[in-house]
Amino acid sequence: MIKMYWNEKYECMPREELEELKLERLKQTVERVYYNVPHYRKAMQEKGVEPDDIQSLEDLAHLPFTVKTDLRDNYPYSLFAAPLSEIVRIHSSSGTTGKPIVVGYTRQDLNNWAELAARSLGFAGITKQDVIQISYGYGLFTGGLGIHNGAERIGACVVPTSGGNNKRQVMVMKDFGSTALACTPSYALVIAETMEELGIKKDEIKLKAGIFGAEPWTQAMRKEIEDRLGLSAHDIYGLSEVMGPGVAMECCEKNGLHVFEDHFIPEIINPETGEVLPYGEVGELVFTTITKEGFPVIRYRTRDLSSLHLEECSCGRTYVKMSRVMGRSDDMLIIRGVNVFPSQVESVLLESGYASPNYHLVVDRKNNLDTLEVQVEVSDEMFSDKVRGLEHLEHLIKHELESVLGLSCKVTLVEPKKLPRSEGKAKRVTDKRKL
Ligand code: DLL
Repeated sequence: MIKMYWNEKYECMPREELEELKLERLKQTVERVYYNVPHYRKAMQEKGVEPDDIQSLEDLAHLPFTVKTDLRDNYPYSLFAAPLSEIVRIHSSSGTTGKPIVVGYTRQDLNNWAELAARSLGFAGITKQDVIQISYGYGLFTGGLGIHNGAERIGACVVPTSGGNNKRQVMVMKDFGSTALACTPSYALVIAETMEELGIKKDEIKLKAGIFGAEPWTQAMRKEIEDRLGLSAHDIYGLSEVMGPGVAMECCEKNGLHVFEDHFIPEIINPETGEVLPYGEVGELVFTTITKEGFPVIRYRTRDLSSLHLEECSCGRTYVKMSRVMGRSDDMLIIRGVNVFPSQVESVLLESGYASPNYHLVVDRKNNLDTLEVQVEVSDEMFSDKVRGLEHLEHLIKHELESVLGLSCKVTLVEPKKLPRSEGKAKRVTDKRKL
């Protein structure tokens, strides 16, 4: 029998023991940043907190938050808590404005990351028997190399295709017999589309598991990917500032992602007030790393919206679960005072069964009034020359969207395959109001 990669000691640790471990590691991290990183020392002093004040996990709430601008202000290396000579890898995340965020890893950090990425792949049932095609970008982005090191640790056969060159992706998948695919969910659909264009049926490929993340996606999108690629799709979460892929991972239950609490402490806060919210409530996800040496972060505000749930899981893991990310607080569009998330649009389109999962939102302001245009790519079957059929479809989608969003919008149907595709994270919104 093939052994699963499964670190039972930590993944199934009794809660009490896990809380003790978290506290011990938190104390060490707070000491480390206080004495090694001027930014954290200053921020703690401003709040009147010293390392010795951290005596319980509740004391975490006394520590200052860290936000993205703190990272930018300390560009490139000023938040490192280890000398550069101890740093063996740099990653960086670009963001939309200004300088990128630079993250450094010590050898031990890379070791831990490979362990967590391996555990994550274990959640999806990947073993050394698998051939895993890694179509996340390799390079400064953490997706490619992060999953790569985890897959090698498991002993799976790694096919490092990186993103792009869709036809080659499909050829490799078929000819090399890939059994697992790791990429963004939107790119998984691009691969499915390319396969269909090339006339390759899903029973001609061997995929059985998908490890998809790096962008928000919905249950409806999961179903679409699973149907078209014939695999079981798992959600993987992570961010460069905290580590990369492998901060949290979905198990076989597929109703939330277990956070690797032996390495990260998650909190949910009210994004307006900063107050810590109880289990079950939706708010902004905040992470404190408790084993990182190169680039530890204290109460890093992710801007991702989620909720935490502590309940027994049939997989046996004792880690708390975070709900799938429903969007970023900075992705949330406020259109005529109504909060709109791109994921709501995605759900409506996919559940309607008429449209493809490719869509783009264009927000503008005309005569002081916000406007929303939803460009929707229709599926091949729907795109007939029967104009009346299309008009009817436009009407149906508009009606459905307006009732879910609570906002009037314009729907523009677009021919199949006309909206731009991405090999990494999909870009779903153009907000002309900010331009
Ligand atoms: O996206 C790391 C990653 C690579 C995760 C591969 C999973 C797979 P960044 O480029 O720093 O790092 O972007 C982090 O992406 O704050 C979320 O907004 C979003 N994100 C990541 N995973 C998910 C997910 C990588 N599973 C930002 N669901 C995060 C929703 C996700 N959003």
